Amino acid sequence: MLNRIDLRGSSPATGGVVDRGLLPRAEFDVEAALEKVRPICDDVRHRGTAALIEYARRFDGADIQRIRVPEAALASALEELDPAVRAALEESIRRARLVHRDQRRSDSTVRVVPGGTVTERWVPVERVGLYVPGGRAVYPSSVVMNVVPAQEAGVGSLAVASPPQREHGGLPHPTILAACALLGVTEVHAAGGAQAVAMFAHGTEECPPVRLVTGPGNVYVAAAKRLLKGIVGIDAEAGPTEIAVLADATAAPRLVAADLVSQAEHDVLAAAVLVTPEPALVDAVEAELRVQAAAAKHHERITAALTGRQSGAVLVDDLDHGLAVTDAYAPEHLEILTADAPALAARVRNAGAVFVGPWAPVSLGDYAAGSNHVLPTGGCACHSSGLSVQSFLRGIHVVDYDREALAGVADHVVTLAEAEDLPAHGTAVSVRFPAPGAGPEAA
Ligand code: HSO
Ligand code: ZN
Repeated sequence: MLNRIDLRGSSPATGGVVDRGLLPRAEFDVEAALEKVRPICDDVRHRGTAALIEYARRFDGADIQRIRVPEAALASALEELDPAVRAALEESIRRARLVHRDQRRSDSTVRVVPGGTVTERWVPVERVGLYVPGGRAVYPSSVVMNVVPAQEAGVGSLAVASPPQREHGGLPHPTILAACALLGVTEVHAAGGAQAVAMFAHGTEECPPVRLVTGPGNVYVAAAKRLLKGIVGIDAEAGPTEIAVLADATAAPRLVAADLVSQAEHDVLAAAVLVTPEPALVDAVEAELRVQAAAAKHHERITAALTGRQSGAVLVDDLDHGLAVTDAYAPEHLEILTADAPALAARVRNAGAVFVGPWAPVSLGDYAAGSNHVLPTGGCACHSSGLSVQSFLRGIHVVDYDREALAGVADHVVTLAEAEDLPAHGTAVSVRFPAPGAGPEAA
């Protein structure tokens, strides 16, 4: 079922290199989608709500008169929410708040010299737009993962967009609305895909423009984010989800398979990768995958994901080699199912999130660990982090120097300005001290 990739003999420990090109990865052609989303984004910019209403009909089959969801619809979705789902969401929110609250940063001031300080102030983005996919993927958990860090960062104005659903009277999915209500979000728009990102970026009659758009989405959402980046800030272009499992002979094949299947369930392009030095484990996981995939509700999607070129079983020399491979791959999620999992986990350099040992499956992180599930995909974990409070803050340096402090460094500023052939920069300092080169006494 899984493609087999044998990298034995290429361990960096024996002078080899991990060739990233040999590792499986999904094709996610954002570039190709750009030309499709460009006219849509332009149209929303020019025609606002009228364009969104038209796209709701064309892409979502929903006949709606307005995009903004009435607050009464949020309240009634919460009233009708299954009590068990409500309890689970509340626990997910509680845990996420615990973790994200702790990420808040306080301002710091460094006294560089007497009379000269630099303060770093953390200021929340004023208004953000959170995109929540709809259609096949209805993820109230993603509402939690986007809204909680924004709220904990202190974002003042927060809007959610999710596609209108024909079968729900043109409103976003009721569980999405209920999750918004639980979180205290009052501004929700029934807009999906690229047009929702354009609505956030350009603003419409019903939705003032936002400064930052976050949240996962399909390739069109990613393309719209790429197109509108600059007009609006974006978190990341989330691609199909990925799980890599680094395992040794102590791993239970049944659990490894269950975890691979769990993320394969998202999408035919989802990636499930096993990295191990144990050929026998690959065989055992393979056998489990066949059974579990066949029995799964979404077996067609799961089988397509597991057999796709983006998934595979990678054989390595040993766990050090395995770690070099997972670091090169930089998965969105990395599970460590080995004898001394915490020690190995501490050495991971590149992963969106790491799940340690048999009691921390990715599904836990998806819903209720307290960690965030909006994570970098497509290898971006080697330079980016998942969503956090930090994603919604900007650090502003406040420079406060008095006369003596400036005088003490004036000559260096003038010298560097001249070295860069920008003498007016130097003059802006020396003009403050009338006798050239003299200290404060001369002024
Ligand atoms: N595994 C997905 C998040 C998710 N799973 C939402 C279930 N619902 C990407 O991290
Ligand atoms: Zn998931």
